[in-house]
Amino acid sequence: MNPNRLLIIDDDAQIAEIYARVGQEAGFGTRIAPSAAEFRRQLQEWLPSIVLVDLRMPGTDGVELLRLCARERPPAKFIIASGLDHRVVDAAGRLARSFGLDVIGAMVKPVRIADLLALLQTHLAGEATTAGELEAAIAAQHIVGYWQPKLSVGTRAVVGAEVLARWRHPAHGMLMPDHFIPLAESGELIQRLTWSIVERSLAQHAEWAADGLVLPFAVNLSARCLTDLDLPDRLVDMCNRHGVPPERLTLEITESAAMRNQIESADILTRLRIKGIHLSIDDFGTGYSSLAQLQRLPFSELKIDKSFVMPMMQSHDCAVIVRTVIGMAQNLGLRAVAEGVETEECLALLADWGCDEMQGYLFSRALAPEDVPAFMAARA
Ligand code: G
Ligand code: G
Ligand code: MN
Repeated sequence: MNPNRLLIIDDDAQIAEIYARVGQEAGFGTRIAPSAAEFRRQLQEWLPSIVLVDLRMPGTDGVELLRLCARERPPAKFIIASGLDHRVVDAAGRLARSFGLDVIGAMVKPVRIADLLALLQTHLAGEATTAGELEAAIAAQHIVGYWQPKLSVGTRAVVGAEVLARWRHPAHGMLMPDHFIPLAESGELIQRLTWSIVERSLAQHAEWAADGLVLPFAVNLSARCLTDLDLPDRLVDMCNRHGVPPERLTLEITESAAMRNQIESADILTRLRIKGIHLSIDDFGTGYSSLAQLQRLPFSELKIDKSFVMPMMQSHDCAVIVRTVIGMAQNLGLRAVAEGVETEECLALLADWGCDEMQGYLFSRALAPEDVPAFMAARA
């Protein structure tokens, strides 16, 4: 049986049919459940890998159905779609997560086919990756840092980059971080992966700098790396070995990272700052980061999550949040960086509001290292 099975429930049979076709194009076997009862039966017996739920459905409402589903602890991932406005959809997504469901997307109708296709493709299961395979991939340097440029909002000059991990898999092509970072984070492999990314980024930076291309960069640091009291010294040693001033390196702290062991992480982060390494609070606003964290820890940069920036032109709420967070960052003396900038309209607003830097597909995706010099030359 195809390991990729998409179960759909929607009160509109025609739309369900369209979803099914998109699912098939992405490589899924698909079924449409005509009723809530049938839906629950399929969920238990057919064991879909992904479930697409409309909040309004025949004979019940989506939230109630999700609550009932959660009791059965299905191994499926959930996508919520609805014609209701995005606040309702987002709230339903959060609620479903709090029920314990693995929600991978909350989409407002009309759902763009390209978006749904991309989302489904991202979650296509190959054979599940094992820790052993990932370990081998790290050792073989198949995990490669891709560089996404960060630009000044005022001048549009490239002022740095964020290094994002990609797995160049010999058989499956390029795999995105959601295929392997959670696995790495579930054990100790995240340490090895992180050190490998940092080391090779420093080497890459030094190589470019020798040719006159100085590109400060940021790497993402997991919570699990924030328990290692040696981290500041090891990082600075590594910078020294590659002849890179620590000021060129930023660490993006992604998770409730700093929260888990407050004293230890504050100790590590403070020493990192003293040694000149910059700290950025990542995904700001998503609930993993908090105002308390911002006040307590020595961050120099705040990254506004793309889930607020991308819908900014359609959503008044998101626009207000982005604007407010920029103002707050300014008042706290932090550099504000917007991620997920895809349009000129969005950029114009960010400029009005005094955002410092931006990152997004409007200018560039994350680039393979070999493509970075040409990109930089073209923009210079
Ligand atoms: O482009 P994108 O899909 O690369 O990245 C998705 C997420 O994966 C990022 O938001 C980031 O949190 C995480 N990620 C990417 N690269 C790394 C990495 O090297 N280390 C850690 N810990 N997380 C990463
Ligand atoms: O670590 P963090 O979650 O901040 O990583 C940023 C993520 O945002 C990466 O997955 C990157 O590929 C993604 N990203 C960056 N710019 C854009 C954009 O303009 N549009 C979209 N859809 N994703 C983006
Ligand atoms: Mn990041």
